[in-house]
Amino acid sequence: MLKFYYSGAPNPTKVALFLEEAGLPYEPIAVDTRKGEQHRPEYLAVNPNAKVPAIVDGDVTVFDSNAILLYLAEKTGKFLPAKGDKARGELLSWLMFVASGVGPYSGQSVHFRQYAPEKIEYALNRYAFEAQRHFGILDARLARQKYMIDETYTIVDMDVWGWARLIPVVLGEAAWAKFPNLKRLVDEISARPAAQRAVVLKDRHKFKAEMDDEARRAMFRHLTER
Ligand SMILES: N[C@@H](CCC(=O)N[C@@H](CS)C(=O)NCC(=O)O)C(=O)O
Repeated sequence: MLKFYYSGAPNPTKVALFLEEAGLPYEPIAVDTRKGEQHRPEYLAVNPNAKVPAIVDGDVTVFDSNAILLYLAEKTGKFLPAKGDKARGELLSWLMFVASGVGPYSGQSVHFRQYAPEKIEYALNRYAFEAQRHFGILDARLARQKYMIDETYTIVDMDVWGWARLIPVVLGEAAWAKFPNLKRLVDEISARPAAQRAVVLKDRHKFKAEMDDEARRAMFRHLTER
């Protein structure tokens, strides 16, 4: 059975959404990143980047949420846009946009808001501005169409949902008001039974909640390594 290495964080949760939507049988394997389990040699053999998510599907190993979404969609033929170069171009563009923009800027915005020991105004502004700019581009697209690719619910919408549902954490509680179209998509997906199962998957395991020294050493390695 497909092994799914996960935690309750945004990138694993979008893969959980696909697995639940597609009804693919999978074995969830918790990786507690606050305990440093991502750095264990057996996990590094699966994902040398020491992050979740990753999957092992028979003799195929895939890491990075965006690569996993594309792999699973192509393997199952589910949640892909209609065939054709135009839709394929859009699919790849928006997947990479989320992978290289929405995810990293949102992640850094959360880091500097919640975890950095000093509140550095320049960093706070830079990452919040860029996260907001990326969400604004998604919102503008969703003002014109129901889903990210035409009228079809695809892996791009799942990819967007993974981070956009956390907009209050990334940008603050008031931020939803700026993205009404994105909110419409997030609310629609969050109401789906598969999304509800994906969100509670983390409750099957008692993940460490404290962000203590052990967690900081495991997740913010620049604090202890050069
Ligand atoms: N580009 C990767 C990023 C993965 C990533 O940053 N995962 C976070 C959780 S959302 C993680 O494993 N953090 C633990 C750590 O940084 O040690 C993806 O999309 O899968």
